Amino acid sequence: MVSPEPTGGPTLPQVRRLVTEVPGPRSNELLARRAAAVARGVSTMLPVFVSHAGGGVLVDVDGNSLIDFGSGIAVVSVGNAADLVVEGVREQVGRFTHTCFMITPYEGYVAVCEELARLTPGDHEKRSALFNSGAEAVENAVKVARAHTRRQAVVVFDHAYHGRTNLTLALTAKNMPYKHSFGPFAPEVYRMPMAYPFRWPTGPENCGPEAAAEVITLIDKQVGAGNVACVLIEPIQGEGGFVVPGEGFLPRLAEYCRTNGIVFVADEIQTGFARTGAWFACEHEGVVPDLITTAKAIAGGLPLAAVTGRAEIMDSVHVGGLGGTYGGNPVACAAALGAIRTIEEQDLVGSARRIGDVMLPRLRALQKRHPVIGDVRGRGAMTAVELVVPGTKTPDPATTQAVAGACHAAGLVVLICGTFGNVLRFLPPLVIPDHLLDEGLGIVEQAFAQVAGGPQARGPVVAAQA
Ligand code: PLZ
Repeated sequence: MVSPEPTGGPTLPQVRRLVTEVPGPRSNELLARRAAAVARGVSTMLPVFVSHAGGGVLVDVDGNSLIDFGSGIAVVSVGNAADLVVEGVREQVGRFTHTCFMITPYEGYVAVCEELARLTPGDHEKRSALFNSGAEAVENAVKVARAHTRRQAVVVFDHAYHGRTNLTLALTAKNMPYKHSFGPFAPEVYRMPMAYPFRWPTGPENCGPEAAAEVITLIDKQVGAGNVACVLIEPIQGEGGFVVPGEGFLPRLAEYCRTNGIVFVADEIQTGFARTGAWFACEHEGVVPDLITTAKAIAGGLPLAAVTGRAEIMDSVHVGGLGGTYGGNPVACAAALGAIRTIEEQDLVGSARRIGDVMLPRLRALQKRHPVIGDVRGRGAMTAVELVVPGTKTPDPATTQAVAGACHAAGLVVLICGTFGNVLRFLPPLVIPDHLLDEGLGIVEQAFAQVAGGPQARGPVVAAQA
């Protein structure tokens, strides 16, 4: 069956519509082809094959229209196939597709770096370098920090996620599925406790200051501040469970770095570009990082990543020390300029805040009905619930899977994360219409009622019909 939608992007009908089981027959055919051709190590969370997407929906090859609470892992924050992204790409791709910036440069690369200097926290002089993926940006931030400080140690945190390349796997905390069987990993990486309010032994209110003090003692005693090139942290952890650090943790760490000549690196690959209701999540606590890594939402779905930071740190690298064939590809840069304009013109920072204002109270009300929800957290359009055995902090990944499965069957894309696989996370595109946000939350509520029972149980989630 050919999808009825002529084109994707914002004009796609903003409705949930299930016309087959999920996945349907066409998706199942493609799944069989996939199994015979695609390596098993590349997983799929919800096996519907997409034919069109835009606004707050994904349309599959069977004609089902699913509500998107995932944004392709916080990438299409401006919506899929957003107008200015598509226009920019079309115009650029018709002029030239690649020269390699290191061979013969072009304006788009410079313009993206100018935008990064303007938009990232701090009014100091900045420089940027562009890459293809988040992992590559993180690797290069470490290279820059090492070159600048002439030190080697890198400090990272429990539950951290920084990528899947060898160095970034060393920086990433979780073994399965990321690290298992892939070692040996790069040396000189030191892992510290994370300020995780829900799991902090003396309670969330003490978490920020106590965790910071503990980390600082550990660095001083076990690593030595004078050996540390950089402290690398996600200002809200992504894959690790949407952990918003206890208040005061980030500012205290940044201050410690400043007094000890350590480069403070914020990995804003998942949190950046309006997702949390600010351009960058560091802003919520007034933290100005020395270096910031960005990717994902920077280019509305095209592969682009960046390291941006203090000019004197970035420029401490010798000429030719940074680069790559495709880094800052002109088509990806055109997409980024379109995405940035979209965020500004449509005030998507404000939209992210409004989405949080709708979601967090609904999720807190849901927590009251379902003791399996141990914690509700997040900022802006980056929110999550953590599932535990009621009355304890024992993670409950099985119920998390079951709730996600019920959402998927009802036509809502939700993702799971967390070291223990027990966090249901919500990352809607920032352009999602109100009625889809409301409907998606309704599906989450029904999924909990169906799976976790309780007084609100209303029977199985009913699929909307076309
Ligand atoms: N830093 C904070 O969130 C990517 C990973 C999905 P890449 N997160 C999604 C998966 O299972 O591979 C991420 C991130 C943070 C770095 C990265 C890495 O970005 O573009 O995937 O390399």
